[in-house]
Amino acid sequence: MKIKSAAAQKILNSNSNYTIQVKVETESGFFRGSSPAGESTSQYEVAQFGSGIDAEIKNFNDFLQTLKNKEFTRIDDIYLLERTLPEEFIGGPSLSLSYALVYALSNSLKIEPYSLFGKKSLVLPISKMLGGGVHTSNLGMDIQEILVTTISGDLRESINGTLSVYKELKELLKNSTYSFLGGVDPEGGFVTSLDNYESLKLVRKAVEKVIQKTSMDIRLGMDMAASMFFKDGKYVYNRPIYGKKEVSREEQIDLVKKLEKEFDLYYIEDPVDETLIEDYGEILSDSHALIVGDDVTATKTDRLEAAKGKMNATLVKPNQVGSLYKVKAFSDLADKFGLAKVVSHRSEETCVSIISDLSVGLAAKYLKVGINRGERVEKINRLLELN
Ligand code: 2PG
Ligand code: MG
Repeated sequence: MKIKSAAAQKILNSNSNYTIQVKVETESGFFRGSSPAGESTSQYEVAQFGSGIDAEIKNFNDFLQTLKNKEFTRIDDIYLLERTLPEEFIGGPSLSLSYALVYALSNSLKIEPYSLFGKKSLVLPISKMLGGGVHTSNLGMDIQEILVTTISGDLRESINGTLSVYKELKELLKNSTYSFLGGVDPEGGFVTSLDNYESLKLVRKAVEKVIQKTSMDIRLGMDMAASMFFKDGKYVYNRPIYGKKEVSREEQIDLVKKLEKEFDLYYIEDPVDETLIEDYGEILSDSHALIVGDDVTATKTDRLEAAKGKMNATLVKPNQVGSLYKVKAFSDLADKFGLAKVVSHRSEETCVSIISDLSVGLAAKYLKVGINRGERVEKINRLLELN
């Protein structure tokens, strides 16, 4: 396929912040890509717009002119372009362009986008039930996300199970005395006045009710995003957890182990600060759960090398590195280390559902994505389309 024109403009993301959209024109039409953003970001991820969004879009538009008449025949051509892009564009601009090119290329090759990355694999969703941390402006619980997933079953069963827990939870919340006015956070998790412990208990109750009715294997998980409340060497909770508001590194490790046992947690993401790789290892050594790196690994191969043996799963978030060839290299390294991969949405998304294709093509175990809100459901629906 040959590029006739390419241009960038500012659009809104799902959290009412501006992001970039790149539109590529080929002989068969127009193809769009846009990049998400995170409210809770890692210090290791690339900046989305290093010199500010307006300046970057302006400069990127100048650069996009140079792509006129450029030919792309395989995914490697996109990877090559990414490798030669000026560093200043790595982030929102580069990723949006790559997404647009993936759609244009797969269209010209008459294949589904996922097959540019690998063979078709079964990917199940892991979805947020309750939101907290910065996703609820630090007004709710400290744990950023309480999640549920199924550990087996086909995609449709898995989605039904997750959805049933979400609806059961809503009923429990409606009928309780907790302050709940029906609202959801940016990722579709309900927002309540419950503290950390009460929140886990309530989601567990919803899970148990669904298991009773369906005997599905539904499991609880959490993303603590612990870096967000790690201050001066201590974890500082807004709400007491096991009776404490400030805990040391050692106490946090014990606390996480206790939560895993009490709630039979199957998935534990970022339970400690992103700089403390050793502490992930401490938790892993005594755990039956998936110990998942996100802020700590930041989709960077050097971070994953450093974390080898300290976790058994990692998130894959393309905008943490800003290019698909780096995502592919990260995914390959995760495979080499035998890690479970979880391709993930960001809190501020766009309607582009390419992460669903990526999860399927890269043979991820899960797609972490909300079960509510249009821009998330779109990604679940894309999984349905592919399976
Ligand atoms: C996370 C993500 C997605 P954010 O921490 O895992 O849930 O949130 O995009 O705000 O980093
Ligand atoms: Mg996370």
